[in-house]
Amino acid sequence: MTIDDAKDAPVKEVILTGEDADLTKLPAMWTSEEDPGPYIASGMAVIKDPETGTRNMSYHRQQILGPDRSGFLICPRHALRTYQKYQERNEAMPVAMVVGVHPAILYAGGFTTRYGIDELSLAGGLLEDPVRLVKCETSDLEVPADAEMIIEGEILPDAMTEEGPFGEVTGGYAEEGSTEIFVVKAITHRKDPIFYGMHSGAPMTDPQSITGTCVEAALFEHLSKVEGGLDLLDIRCLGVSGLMAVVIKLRPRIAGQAKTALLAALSSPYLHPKLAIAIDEDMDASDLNQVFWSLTTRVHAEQDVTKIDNTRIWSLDNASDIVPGMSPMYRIGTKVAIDATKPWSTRIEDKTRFDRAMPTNYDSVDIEDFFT
Ligand SMILES: Cc1cc2nc3c(=O)[nH]c(=O)nc-3n(C[C@H](O)[C@H](O)[C@H](O)COP(=O)(O)O)c2cc1C
Ligand SMILES: [Mn+2]
Repeated sequence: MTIDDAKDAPVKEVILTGEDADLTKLPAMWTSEEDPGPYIASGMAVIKDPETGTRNMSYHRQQILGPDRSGFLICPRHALRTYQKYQERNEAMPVAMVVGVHPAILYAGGFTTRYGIDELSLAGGLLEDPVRLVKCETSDLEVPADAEMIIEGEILPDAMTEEGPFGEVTGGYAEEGSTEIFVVKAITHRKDPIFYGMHSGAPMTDPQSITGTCVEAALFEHLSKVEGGLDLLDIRCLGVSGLMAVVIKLRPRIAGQAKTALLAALSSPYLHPKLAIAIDEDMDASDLNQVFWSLTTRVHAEQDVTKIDNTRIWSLDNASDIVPGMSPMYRIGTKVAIDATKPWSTRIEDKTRFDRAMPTNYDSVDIEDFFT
């Protein structure tokens, strides 16, 4: 919902243009030891497809390079596809960076689904109310009117800059490389704005929570279609694994179903998971003690561990290979599925072989006590 009068938009209380729109005046943080300087990590880029006009919103870290410019890292997802359309026209891509908004908008910004879905309308769904939008000063983009700050600018079509290394959500460094260049045109903000100085780094920081929740939601949706619907009980994307491991708790209805679920989890809207673990209905997916107990007592590696080589891997997984001739954003490697549910045969015979040996005063024992 776009509001007509910019006076009703708190984010327009202060409007800075020209030399006053100065990135070096923002309290951007230097977050990990080997980073080359301060970054803005909390900014979400609102952009529009030049052909269809559809909006997209996604996070892009910005290494501050000077008063009017920053790096702008674009992983190969929607924003890159849109940017390539501007490049084909040899035009700069108008961008509005949104800094400091309602958490529903933060989660929507981390969500990925089909190309062409507007994340700001997803945020409206989460809020059960349309996000109030207002037009930018220097482009025809619309941005959240109640944001703390908007940094308006554009991404140059034909220029790159050196960037990184940057301490990332994996807990390691994103390798030094080159990124696109963002040029500032205006900054608008509230009076006394709160700058969201996000530490996007080693677990646990905000991005593990934002992206992890989004991975869980996307996987839930994705797995709900597998085999006409699985008896899914819980899904956890583990922040401590740098978002690269997921735990799927399910009640398999038939032999082989846990493995099917794992394969789907390793080939889903998000590239992050490279390790997927299935656990049974009696385990707590949020308790790593129980996940590890399942991994040893219920896993026969020859039958239950599956490696899938030469698959696409998430950009930030330094353990996987960079595709020859490409930037570190493009990787290939091995994914691993571990079925730590009880073997199917034991559901029919051999009943106690894979059970927890619960103490006889069963009723008074909490599952948590069993593992501590
Ligand atoms: C805090 C945070 C920082 C992020 N930084 C970047 C980044 O610098 N570059 C990037 O391409 N993706 C980054 N991401 C991931 C994307 O924003 C996220 O995957 C988003 O869903 C992609 O949107 P899209 O599918 O519309 O392209 C970050 C995510 C979070 C939560
Ligand atoms: Mn998108």
